[in-house]
Amino acid sequence: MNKPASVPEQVDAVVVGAGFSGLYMLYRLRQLGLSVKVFDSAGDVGGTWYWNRYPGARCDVPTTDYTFSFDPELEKEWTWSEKYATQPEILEYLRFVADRHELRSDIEFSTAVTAARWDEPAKQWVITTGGGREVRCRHYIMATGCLSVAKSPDIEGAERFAGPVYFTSRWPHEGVDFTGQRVAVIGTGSSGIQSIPLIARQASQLTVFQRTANFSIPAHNGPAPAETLRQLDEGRDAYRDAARWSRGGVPVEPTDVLAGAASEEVRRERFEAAWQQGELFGILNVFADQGVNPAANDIVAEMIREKIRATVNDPETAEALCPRGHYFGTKRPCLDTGYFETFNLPHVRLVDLRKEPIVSITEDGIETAGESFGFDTIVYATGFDAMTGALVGADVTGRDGLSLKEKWAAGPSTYLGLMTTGFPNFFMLTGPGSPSVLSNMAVSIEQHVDWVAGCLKDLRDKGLETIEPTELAEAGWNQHNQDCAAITLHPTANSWYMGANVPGKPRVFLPYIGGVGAYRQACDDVVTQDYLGFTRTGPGAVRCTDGVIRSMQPDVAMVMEFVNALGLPPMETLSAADARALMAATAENRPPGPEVGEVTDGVIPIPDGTLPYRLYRPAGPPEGPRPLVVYFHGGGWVLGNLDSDDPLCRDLCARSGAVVVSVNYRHAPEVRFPAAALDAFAAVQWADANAIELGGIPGQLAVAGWSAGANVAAVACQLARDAGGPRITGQLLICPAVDSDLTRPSYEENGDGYILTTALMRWFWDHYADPADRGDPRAAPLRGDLAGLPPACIVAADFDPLRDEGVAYARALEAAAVPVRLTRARGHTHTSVTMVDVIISGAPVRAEMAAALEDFFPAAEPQSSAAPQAHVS
Ligand code: N01
Repeated sequence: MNKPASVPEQVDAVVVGAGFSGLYMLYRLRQLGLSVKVFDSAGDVGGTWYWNRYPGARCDVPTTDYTFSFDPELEKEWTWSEKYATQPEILEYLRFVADRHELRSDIEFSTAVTAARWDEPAKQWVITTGGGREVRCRHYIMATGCLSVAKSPDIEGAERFAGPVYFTSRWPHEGVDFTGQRVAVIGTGSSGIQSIPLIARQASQLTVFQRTANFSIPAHNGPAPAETLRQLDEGRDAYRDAARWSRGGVPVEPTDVLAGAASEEVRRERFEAAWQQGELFGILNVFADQGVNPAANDIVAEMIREKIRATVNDPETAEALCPRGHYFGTKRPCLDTGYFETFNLPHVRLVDLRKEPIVSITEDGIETAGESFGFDTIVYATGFDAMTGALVGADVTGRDGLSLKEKWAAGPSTYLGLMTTGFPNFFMLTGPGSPSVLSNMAVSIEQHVDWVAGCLKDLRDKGLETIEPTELAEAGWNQHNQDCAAITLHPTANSWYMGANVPGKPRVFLPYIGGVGAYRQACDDVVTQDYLGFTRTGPGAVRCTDGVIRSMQPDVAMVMEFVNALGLPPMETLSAADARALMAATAENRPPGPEVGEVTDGVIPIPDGTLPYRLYRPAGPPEGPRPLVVYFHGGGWVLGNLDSDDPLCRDLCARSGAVVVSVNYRHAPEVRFPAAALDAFAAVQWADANAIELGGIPGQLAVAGWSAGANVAAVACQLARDAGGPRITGQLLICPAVDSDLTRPSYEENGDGYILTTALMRWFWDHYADPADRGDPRAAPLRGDLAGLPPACIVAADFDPLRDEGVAYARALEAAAVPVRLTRARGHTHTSVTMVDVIISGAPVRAEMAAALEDFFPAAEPQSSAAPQAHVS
């Protein structure tokens, strides 16, 4: 008789990992009444705090914040002994949590999960453990941590060393006694910086091999911060809630002090206060712009370097310890206790691998390009295959046999950092695309776990079985993640945030940098929009609400939020004079835009009087004439002037190398249609006739304009063609108003909330032109004959009511055989691309505009005497 096949174990959910996230996940799943099995290869709970037992290991977020908040009684029963608790104390805490909620009964320790496969017909995951055991489950949750897979040392000869070798990330439980030993430590990240001072206390000789000097500030460890304790006492719930909606998971008020605007005294005062406070979120918040503006960042970086020089006695060692080559904060900064002071000890030496790289590790030491060192012990503090290592290393196979490793070959792709298409019912806690390592992990973990638990409950309540993100939603989140990073200095660094520490790993910014509160809001919005971006299925049911949860550029969204919070009166409710005053007031404190070589004001004679103009000449070589761009400001034919678009004109001038002549045409309602259009044409004729005097190259004349300015620029091109000149070589139309039909879908989609509203557009038209005139091509150039017009670059912004008419103009020009470049300002509004040095994500769009301008101008003929030095793209 055959032995009956063993019945596989079956549970509702399998969780891998029994650290902070796995423990809380188990607690929440149990609350839902689900059966759960947790596996961990460790011998007990603790996750990262189980493994990273190296001397000096502590957390670098104050422990009063780095703590669970889901259980108020737990909070009362546990008191942290220090501001930054040690690894043994944090491990003890997690054991205490496990005991208190009797979590261990559902956890199998010393059991690795070696594979997980989605069984589509059964709609189950099949989990294989180290011993070949199979467990089936509906939901598979990886709570494997972001920094759990050690990076291999990737140093020539590493396997040859005969003495003991230790990894900070897998430290022996019994500890290590370095007394009397010659010790090498390789790596100066957080683990190295924390362990080096303690290893130095025991070792007879300590040599630190540093490849990249790291920014570190003193932790000033001691009792838990009195102010935090006071706030917790006064209102624990309010404090925890503030953390949940904060930027980094600790309630820190973001500063609005800009480094450039602050006096030297204020700068030093702010820096010193943060230095004395000894908290990462403090030193990262000295100036509002230090994470995005290189000059601001350098002010903080240099002040840290000053501190290092003041601490380390030997000037050469001090200089080698001064971080250079990456912006402060773009690699994880460290908190230390006596790190730099350690290099003043006579038996401690620093080897700068930038000057003297390791050639090989030998049987009894390390050979660098300049020296041979003998060691008894080597300690590797060389870091982790961060954020993706544990996930792709776990042999996870989703639908159609696709493995996670294959899917992520070019970099991770997730929706909300929680799920990934093709892997139904597979959840990642603190996955790539979540705030995780950029935040207080405890706060982020609770949010992730609560979201997953809510999701599973919702599925069950609705009788559904599977959930999986749509491709559109996932692509949108990946884009949003990269957009958030792109406005910061982070992508410039070779950090583990970028995957740059592991040879061959795709270079992608891994965590979500938009902030804990913003992330929480996005996750909540997904739920309130009926799980936007997810497909959910059940017996006979498929529910899919497809869409992208965040498509506005993050800095645009921030400015919109700020502007909307000001509660300014809608412009269309004001008189033209008051609207102009309001516009001028809102522009008062904005950045001035880049320096250019020369700015001069003048007037253009027209039959009825004069038009003011402002000329911008680029700085630097080449000397001599440049192509000429006649620019018309925005403002709905009613608002705007030479000042309103000054930063944008400077930017266009500096980027394109052309002379820009900004023209103030006459405004409605004082002077109505077609005055503005005729003024524009007159200005172009004048510029053409006076090209040489303006420093232009005759025959190299383009027009440009924004909004209503783009309207009159487009009309000027049509009038010039009809009049047989002047010859215009190109037209740059930024978010142009080209039609008086306000019924296109973008007026509906973007008609409210993004500064230029549909109502305001109506107000502009009413001021400018009688209804009977609005079909005239000089008012609505889209309705004109477009054949024979100059090549165009049209910028259309996603969140602009005018988006669709811009696109329509591009299509119509194309149909009329006019060369057109349509630049989609992705995630932008009508105004945001023009906000120079305010909206960082607008810079690439303006670079495209400048490139289009350069393309309009033919390369200078070397033999032409008129333009021997012409700027050529
Ligand atoms: O690892 P790391 P870590 N030859 O990657 C160097 C968290 N954490 O374990 O920068 C020579 O930061 C490498 O040099 P380089 C925290 O988020 C938190 O220290 O690549 N050197 C670098 O100096 C932290 O950021 C806490 O040029 C080599 C070091 O090794 C993260 O974990 C404590 C090398 C690795 O630094 C990782 O920290 C500890 C080679 N082949 C960790 N390969 C707290 O809560 C690498 N390096 C306080």
